[in-house]
Amino acid sequence: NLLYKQICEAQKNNKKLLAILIDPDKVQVSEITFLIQKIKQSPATHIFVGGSIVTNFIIDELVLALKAELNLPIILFPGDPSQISEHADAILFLNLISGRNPDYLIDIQVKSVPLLKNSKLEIIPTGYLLIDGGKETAVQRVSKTTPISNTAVDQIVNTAIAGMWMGNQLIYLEAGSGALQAISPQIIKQVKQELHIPLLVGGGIKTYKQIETAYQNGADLVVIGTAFENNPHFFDNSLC
Ligand code: 1GP
Repeated sequence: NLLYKQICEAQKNNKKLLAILIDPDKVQVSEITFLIQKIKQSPATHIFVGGSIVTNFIIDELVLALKAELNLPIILFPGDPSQISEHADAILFLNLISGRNPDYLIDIQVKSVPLLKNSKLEIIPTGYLLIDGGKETAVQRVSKTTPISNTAVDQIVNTAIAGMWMGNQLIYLEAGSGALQAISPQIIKQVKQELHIPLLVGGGIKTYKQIETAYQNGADLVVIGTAFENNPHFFDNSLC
């Protein structure tokens, strides 16, 4: 579990991590070279690959192209087992613990076992919490779960603690891709105070300032998807 150890090490040393999320359904194979060039110029420490709905079957091709050119760990962030690629380095083995849909609490995980059993992918158990980000996002639609209200801070904190006690090695606070409101600093702070495992934060983060605020309040790793998708120059002139 090399990659997980590295994330924990970074957390211990207060070195903040940044993942660029590439959603295979939103990129064209023809633009991968350009995206790779932009990722190289960014402060990204990790690449996440995945999405709620992926229909174009380019996962393997995409991961191989990223792997060939980038010296960054590639971690799968799959919406379902069809998004597993043996060419990646690790997989977030997600438990959608904010929801009450057994399909995303255990069924999909069981279905992925035949694909993962003999795989070399590092499996990182991740407690995944969907928090209301001001609009219905794909995760909510696809998982058929209700996000936790962003004002129900106790419920969020208790869910994160339960996720940790159940053995998850990471907690991921998710506002949903393209969320109107990112996870608030107060939520990040209060969850972080209770955790001794690394905290990931993503969904609706659009500016450097928001990235910085998330770090200051306790995010160990921030995930950026839409902002980079919409503007691959997002990290140009980055001071990080
Ligand atoms: C979504 O947390 C990620 O699963 C990233 O969200 O696309 O809004 O950056 P954005």
